[in-house]
Amino acid sequence: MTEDQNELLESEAHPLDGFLREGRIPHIFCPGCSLGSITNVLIEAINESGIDPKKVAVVSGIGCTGRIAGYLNYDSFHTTHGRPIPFAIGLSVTDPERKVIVISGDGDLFAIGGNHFIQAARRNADITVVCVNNFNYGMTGGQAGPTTYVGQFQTTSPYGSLEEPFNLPNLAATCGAVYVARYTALDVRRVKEAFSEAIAKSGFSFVEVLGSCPTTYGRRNQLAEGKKILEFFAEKTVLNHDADTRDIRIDKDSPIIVGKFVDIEDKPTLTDNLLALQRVSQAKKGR
Ligand SMILES: Cc1ncc(C[n+]2csc(CCOP(=O)(O)OP(=O)(O)O)c2C)c(N)n1
Ligand code: SF4
Ligand SMILES: [Mg+2]
Repeated sequence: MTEDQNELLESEAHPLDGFLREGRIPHIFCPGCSLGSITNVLIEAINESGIDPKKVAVVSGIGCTGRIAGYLNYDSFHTTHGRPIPFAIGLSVTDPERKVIVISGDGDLFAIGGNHFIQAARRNADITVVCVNNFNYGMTGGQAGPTTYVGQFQTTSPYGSLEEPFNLPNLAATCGAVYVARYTALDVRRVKEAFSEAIAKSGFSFVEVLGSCPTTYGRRNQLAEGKKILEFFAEKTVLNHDADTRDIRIDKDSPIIVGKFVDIEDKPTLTDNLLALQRVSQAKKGR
């Protein structure tokens, strides 16, 4: 063990001390939930980005995933259900130097908040959106949601869900996102890489992280332990950066395709367009 490692152990400090709001701990996450490791990786990606932590804002909506912002010691905002994206856009356009990151659940971002997502991508709002897709409404006991795939069992689909789920990377790509990636919570190295790339991007970047929810999703689908869900991801996942997003819907039988699907440069952002408009209007007024 090196001297530095010894010092760290003796000081009992954790490398992420200072980035979490201690007063908010203990957290609410269940044993085996992937939200802990996703929070960890998000902090690491922000720290490694070299951005001044005072110039970062993290915004969540409501849900288990929506608790993440409140645990983080940045300028963090726990907003109302479905509304983290409009809140984040407000922050971003009024403080263009700030890096604004939304992290929230599949229900929050794509059911009640779905329209905000598509409009924000269409406008190329300069924000990063991370969706932890655990295929259900975890916090409220496991209802089927917009990413629950056909045949999954939830409290509101006791005979198996009948509805076609959203293919989130395809939705983001077709609405205009400049960066789109999907990975599973098992592959924290790639999740971190995707967070870093998305954060570095100008414009609307989107990362879907397939997460484990053993408590409400897993126990109704023979995956009642976090480890089993990660093993399921390990068996089903195929990495293909070149995949057409139209072909990567998730269903019961096909492999889960992960990768970086979109990475576009130099597309004007909502903020760029607003600033250009401001210049035109000031010129017209002779200012
Ligand atoms: C206006 C409103 N409607 C419904 C709820 C109840 N509610 C709280 S969290 C949630 C769903 C959360 O699901 P998701 O975003 O997938 O997060 P998860 O808990 O799975 O991480 C719902 C419906 C609420 N808090 N506010
Ligand atoms: S209910 Fe599911 S998503 Fe929520 S903390 Fe528990 S395991 Fe995680
Ligand atoms: Mg969910």
